Parts: sequence; C-alpha cells; structure tokens
Amino acid sequence: MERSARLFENAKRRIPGGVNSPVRAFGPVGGVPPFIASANGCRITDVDGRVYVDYVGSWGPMILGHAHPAVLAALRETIERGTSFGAPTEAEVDLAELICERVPSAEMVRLVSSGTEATMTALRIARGATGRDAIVKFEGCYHGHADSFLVAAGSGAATHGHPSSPGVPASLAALTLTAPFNDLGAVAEIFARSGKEIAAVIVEPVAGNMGCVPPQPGFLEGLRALTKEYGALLIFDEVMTGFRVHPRSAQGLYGIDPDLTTLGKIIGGGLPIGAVAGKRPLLEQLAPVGPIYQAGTLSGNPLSVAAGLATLRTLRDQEETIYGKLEELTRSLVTQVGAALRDRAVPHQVQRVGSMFAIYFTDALVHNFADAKRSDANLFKRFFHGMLAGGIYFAPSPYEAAFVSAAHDTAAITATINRLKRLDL
Ligand code: KE4
Repeated sequence: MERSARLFENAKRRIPGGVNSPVRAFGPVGGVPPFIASANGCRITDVDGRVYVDYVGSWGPMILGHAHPAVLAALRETIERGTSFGAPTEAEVDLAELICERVPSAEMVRLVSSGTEATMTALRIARGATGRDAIVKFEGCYHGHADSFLVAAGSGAATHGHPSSPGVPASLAALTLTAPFNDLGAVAEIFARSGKEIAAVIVEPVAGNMGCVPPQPGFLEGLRALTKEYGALLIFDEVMTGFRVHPRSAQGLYGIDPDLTTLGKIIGGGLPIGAVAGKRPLLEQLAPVGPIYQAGTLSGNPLSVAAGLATLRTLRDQEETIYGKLEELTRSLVTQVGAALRDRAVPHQVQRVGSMFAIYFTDALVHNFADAKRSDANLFKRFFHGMLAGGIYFAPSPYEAAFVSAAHDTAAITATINRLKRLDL
C-alpha cells in the first residue's frame, strides 16, 4: 500500500479528498484507497502490484469484465479515425436503435455524457411537458448530483452524511417531495395532497444506492397507476439496473412501462455516457425538435458509443450464456456468503437482483433506507478491510451495490468465500 499511500497524499493536495468522486475516498471505512494501475476480467491490480477480485466493476459498467476483447477491439478501431467530431455519426444511430430494440419502453433516445445529465434531462422533460414543478423521489435513492436530486440522496451523499447537500436553494429543494422506498401509501398521500403540482416520480426500480433493495410486490405497479391517475410521468432511473438485472432491464423484469428511462454505465462499456430514452412525444419535446433545451459537447462521443455498442451487442448476441452465467454465479456466491455468515452467527441479510447484490449486517430484511441504516457500520468496516486485505475488493460503503461480471469464475467465488470464512468479524 506504500505507493498508493504516497499517491493519496499527493492527490489530496490538488484534488478535493484526493478523488474525483467522493465515494472512492474510503470515507466511512477509513484507510488508504488502492490506486489502480490496471484491470482485466474480474480482477484489478493496484500500483503496489496487489491483485483483487473486483465486485465494484467501476460502479456497474463492467458487466462483461474489464478490458473485454470486443470492447478493446472496437475502441482501437474507432480511435484510429479520431476521437470527437461534434457532428452526427452513424454509430450513434446504431446505438439508439439497439437501445430501442432492447429497452421495452424506448421509442427514442438522447445520448449524454453521464447518468447525472440523463436524470437532469429527464426531469426537465417532465417539468416542461407537464408544466408542473414538483417531483417525488425516494429516501436513499440516488439519481446523480443535479440540484433537485440532492435531497435525501443515497450513494456517496448518504455515505458522507450529506443526503441533502448545501448549495441547493431551499426553494428548489422544497419542490422535491420524498417518501420511503417501497411505501406506496406514503406516495398516495403525497399525490392526494399535491397531485396537481407533481411533474414526475423518479425511482430506481431496484434501489442500488442504499445497497440492493428489491421493489416489494405491487410497489412499481402502484407508482405506475398513481402517476397515470394524476397525469404525472413515471421516470425509471435505470442507470444502474439497465441491462444489469435482466436483458430487458428492470422494466422488462417487472413488466412496467415507464414514460422515461434514464440509462448510463453499461451502455458506455466503461466510457463516459448517459441516455434518456422513452416515448416519442416526450423525447421530441427536446431541442431542436421541441422547446426543451438540452445539449452536450461530447454527447454521443465516438469512443463511448463504440464501447457501448460492443458491450450491448455482446450482451444481445450471447444473452442466454451471459445472463445465465451471471445468474448462476451470483446465486452461488450469495448462497455461500449467507451460509458462511450464518455459521459464524453474524447477523446479516444478503439481498440480490440478478448480478447486483448487497450484504447488510442487520438481522432484519432491508426494504428501505431506514432499514439499511440499521446495518452495523463497524461490522461493515471490519468486513470491508478484512476482505480487501485478502484481495477481495468491495465498495467502501454500506450504501452501494456489489456486482458480478461475466468474467467472474468459480475460482474468484471460492477465493471470496475462503477469505470470508477466515475473517475476524
Ligand atoms: P453518474 O453521473 O455518476 O454517471 O450517474 C449518476 C447516477 C444516476 N442514477 C443512478 C441510479 C446511479 O447509481 C448513478 C451513479 N451511481 C453511483 C454509484 N452508486 C456512481 C459512483 C460515484 O458516484 O462515484
């Protein structure tokens, strides 16, 4: 860890907290974050030469594993022809077509450069299309760092104890109404009180920014019914769940037809990307067709699009094999994790949807953010560092999901379980 420690000290002099995204700083768990030199398949290697089995996967994008041959080949072929033109390209149309083919509710797509841009744009469409200003989000859900979403936010905002951030005008924050995830009654009350002012409900269909919290039966269906009843839009934030929890994303898994869907992570194959997808009448409200403005210098960047196309084409062409392997490996892993913790009488919940999962150190099921916060933080810290010291790399926060990739194998799973069994928890 010597080289990482030195680099971290240097980094902190020039970059706030030494990181370009807060959750990387090891805030809640302490210690020095390994500076990563390279990655391949399901493993990453730090600057001190230590190798780790990786369950962060760059926070979700690396569903095929790191440095996948098809992605690298696509990037090599593209980069020879230049990196950015600021003009339309054929590949962007191919990616939009493929997203519309694979995401059931998508009729049109606008590409942007991050998940935050995608959710910010979806919100602006909802407000512009309905003429209403209020939105509903869920405590512990994270939709990127646009002002309206930094209210009771999950992920790094919760990790660092600022679920509602300074710098967001109170007048704007007041337009963000919040409810506990999975609490349909609370949402119905909000609509009964303020339904005519609500532009949209935005929801992570599987809450991946408070660990991994599946929707209770009827919850998503209820949100669809309520938004229809009151003329509000339903926005599925699938930046994390898109192409992750099912070949047709969460909306395909749960059979819900949202008005707008935001995407990111996997659709860029590890390069900067985001997307707003949805019904044609809504997307065509965006400039230059409609009056709602949104733009981006590097939107649809050739390298991001090439990596995204290579990833989504691989997922499409090898759907059975890849999603079958992800299901089998993740099921095997979480079953063995549960058994190992049960044998040690450690209070725990292991919650999973597809190849995203979370380990909570609590004896009650986690249905919302309040439940997630009951997880024993000290026990998580011991777990995290014990696994890291043994070459197993989990997210440095109890409010993050873990991910299995198609590059994981039984050797990686076995190494993970063997390490867990030796931990002093
Ligand atoms: P980005 O702006 O970070 O690309 O995407 C924001 C975003 C939007 N919606 C959901 C459901 C998300 O999970 C995210 C970003 N996820 C976090 C990890 N949970 C990104 C990691 C980080 O902040 O460094």
